[in-house]
Amino acid sequence: MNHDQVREVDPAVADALEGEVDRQRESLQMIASENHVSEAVLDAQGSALTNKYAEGYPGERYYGGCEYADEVEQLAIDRAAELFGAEHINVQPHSGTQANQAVYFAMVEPGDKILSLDLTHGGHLSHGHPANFTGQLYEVEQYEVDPETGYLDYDGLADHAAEFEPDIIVSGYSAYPREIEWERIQTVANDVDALHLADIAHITGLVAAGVHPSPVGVADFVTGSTHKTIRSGRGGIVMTSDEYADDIDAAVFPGGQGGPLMHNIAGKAVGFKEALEPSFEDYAARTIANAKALGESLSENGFSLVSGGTDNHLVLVDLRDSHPDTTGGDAEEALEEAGIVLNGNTVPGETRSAFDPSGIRAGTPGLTTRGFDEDDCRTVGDLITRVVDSPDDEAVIEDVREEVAVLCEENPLYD
Ligand code: DSN
Repeated sequence: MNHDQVREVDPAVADALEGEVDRQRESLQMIASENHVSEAVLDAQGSALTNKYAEGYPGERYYGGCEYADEVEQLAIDRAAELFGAEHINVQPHSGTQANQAVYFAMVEPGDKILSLDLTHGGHLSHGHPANFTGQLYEVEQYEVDPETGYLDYDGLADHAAEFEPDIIVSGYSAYPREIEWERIQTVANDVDALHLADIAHITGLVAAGVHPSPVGVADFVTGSTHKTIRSGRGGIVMTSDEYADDIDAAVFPGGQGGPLMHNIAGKAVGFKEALEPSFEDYAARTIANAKALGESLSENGFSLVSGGTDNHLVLVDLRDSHPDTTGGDAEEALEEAGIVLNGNTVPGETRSAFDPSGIRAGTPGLTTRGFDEDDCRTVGDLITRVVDSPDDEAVIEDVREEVAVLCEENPLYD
């Protein structure tokens, strides 16, 4: 993959673009929210639709010349409907956070109450963190996972909701390795007369493939990212029932956004078509099997996993027991040097800071896309162990880097 046309105009950017392709090819992308989209999705995202303004929705635009924009957006909507079974779908949010923003903007007023999972327990900034607009505009309280098990504390959530009486309960997480029982959270929401927003950003692909239970038809609103496990064009999506369709559409545009990113919506349409292929279910199932294999390998090597393992595409490692002197930031840095790219992450009961937390989060969506199997992921678990055991040992890092290069060559990307 080269960028000849960019190079002719701008060698500096071409160097960076090609450097990024090489970086992705030659190291292991294990940030749990990342993936490698197909060349077809890349092609759609790099299309002439980037030039088009198409404020409005298919058939009801504020500008002329929207016939192809309409076609592409309707395809994205129809395919998402087939994947998820939602009554109403909006594919225009520029990101998962913008999808969440649309739900809040449509359904709650400043000062209203949001109950969501604490960021250090696996939640997301856009669920009410003080640094995010949600934490500044709304009254937010947060629930937690059970400190003993690392699993969601559904009874604690019910008690908290009864006391706080939120207007909206947010479920769906960024660093929670276990299956989510949507109905139990919906029951809590029903009991306190709250709306329920299920943010499936990380697991959109697992839900689409049917390898994780779906909140569609359970929660009032389902938001997601479209470039993570579902591997389509970059951005967000909102799904809801017909009852809230107009409110959500108005909150996305003109409420929160201007012109939709039509080239990204084309990428969503193409990625959703790929996700409708039978092979996508196999991909999603292998992503989970690979995460389980990675988790087992890390556990056998002495690491503590939050909740003891995983049911989805990620593992969350708490380094405090096994490596008390190594922070998540130290581990992230040493692993990156060795060609393994993941992120330091806060863990439940965090005792350090978000900038230098106590854990690492590792995901398998990208590795699975490039063909890694369970044995490969066990090997990756061993490589991670060697680096985190000796983060300052250059010889170990060099050895691991060489083994990573072999794995990358065996599982090529964008060839
Ligand atoms: N940045 C994403 C993640 O890593 O979870 C969420 O937006």
